[in-house]
Amino acid sequence: MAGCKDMTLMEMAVGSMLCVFMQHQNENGKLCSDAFKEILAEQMPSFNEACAENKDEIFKKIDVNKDGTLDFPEFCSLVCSFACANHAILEEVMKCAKEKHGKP
Ligand SMILES: [Ca+2]
Repeated sequence: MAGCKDMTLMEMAVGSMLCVFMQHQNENGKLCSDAFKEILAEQMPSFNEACAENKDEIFKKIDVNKDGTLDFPEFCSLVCSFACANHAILEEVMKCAKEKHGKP
């Protein structure tokens, strides 16, 4: 894998997901329900507001192996689902960022 200075946008995006996950993981390298809720509040505030009453249901849904925790692939499935569900909105946000800063 490339060094930090040579990372592409996609590598940085995946690295950012892993970084957030690792900041909240427990000693077994997994997220408990409270850590999951902290990430939603800190990192995905618009999603957090939209699913205010359903966080426990969402946690259960993405906990595919039903062990009561989220591993990194389970966590990634949530983030990718969020990106897919909000594709049009994210596209507009990136367009605004490009106009403002000259690049996405
Ligand atoms: Ca799990």
